[in-house]
Amino acid sequence: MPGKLNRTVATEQESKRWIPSDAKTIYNLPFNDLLYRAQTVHRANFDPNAVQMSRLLSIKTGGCAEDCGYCSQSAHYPTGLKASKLMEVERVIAEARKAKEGGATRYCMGAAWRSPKDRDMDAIVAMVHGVKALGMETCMTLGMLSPDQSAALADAGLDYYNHNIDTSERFYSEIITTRTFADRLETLSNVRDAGIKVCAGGILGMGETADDRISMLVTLANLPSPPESVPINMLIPIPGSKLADAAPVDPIEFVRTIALARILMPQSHVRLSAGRTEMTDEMQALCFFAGANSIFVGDALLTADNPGEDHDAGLFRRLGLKPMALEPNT
Ligand code: SAM
Ligand code: DTB
Ligand code: SF4
Repeated sequence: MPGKLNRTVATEQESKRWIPSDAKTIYNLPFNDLLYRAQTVHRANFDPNAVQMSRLLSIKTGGCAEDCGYCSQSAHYPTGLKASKLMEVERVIAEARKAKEGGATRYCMGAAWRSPKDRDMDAIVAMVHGVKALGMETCMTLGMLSPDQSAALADAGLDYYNHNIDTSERFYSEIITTRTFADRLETLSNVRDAGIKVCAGGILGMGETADDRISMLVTLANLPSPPESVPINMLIPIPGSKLADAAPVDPIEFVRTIALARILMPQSHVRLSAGRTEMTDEMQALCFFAGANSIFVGDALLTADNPGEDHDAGLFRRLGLKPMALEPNT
């Protein structure tokens, strides 16, 4: 096997630019070889039995101007979701406190916006301060950000910004037409330049090909610095949305994608993200073996269901997994 494909040491990640054909070779390895290799990379960089736990809250739901074909919150599709205004700061902090008691160490606040309005920034900053004061990591996902908005969030002390590229550049316009792939990359660059840690990933099961999945991961791995956090979502089909009837992704292909993410981005937290309610425990176990080491906890995502504490506690017990401790300087 060429040396280039054999990289497992984290420090090599910085200089590496991945070539799609190399990534494809890895993706298509015999399954056992792929998983062995992903697990080897995983063990060189992380405690293999520790899983980071994040909790989501929708701080502004529905009525979104964007036309993302997968989303319950787009105003372009009759999904039946009731739109609401930005949540009160005190309520957000109270919900974060409950999430901390439930074991989450990172609180992710999501808004159904194309981008935040200036009039909303004071409340957003107050939410970051309030959640950080609980001793939790903060993450926000508010749509596109300008350099000034990114700087304001960095000044507030925001730890992570989530902004997914969702799929390959080629397939992007099949899923979203109200913004471009380049717009997405520009926000990621603004966030990175402001000094905020980046959370960026995508969705599987939207009708994309394996090449699209590989291309998406190569784009992420080849960013000037790879994202610290890489959420891999399995499409939750939303009745009324453009992708309501998309064919489900093959679970083995899903696990292959997780393994490739782990190999291309050895130091990143790979999150087994939306769609866990439709995965068997065995499929999730394979994803953890392939290098996933982060999940959303609690019974809700933004608008959709998530397995909930009791189920996850049982799964962690059966698999001998434990929550990942927070880094000391948070
Ligand atoms: N409006 C912001 C944005 O688009 O960046 C933040 C919220 S948006 C709901 C965050 C991410 O959730 C999307 O980029 C997408 O990857 C994921 N997501 C949304 N709906 C989903 C669904 N039905 N199934 C799986 N993932 C989904
Ligand atoms: C991400 O990649 N997945 C999360 C988070 N980032 C914001 C959102 C999943 C949303 C699932 C559908 C819903 O709850 O509406
Ligand atoms: Fe709006 Fe985000 Fe949903 Fe797209 S994914 S419709 S931007 S809330």
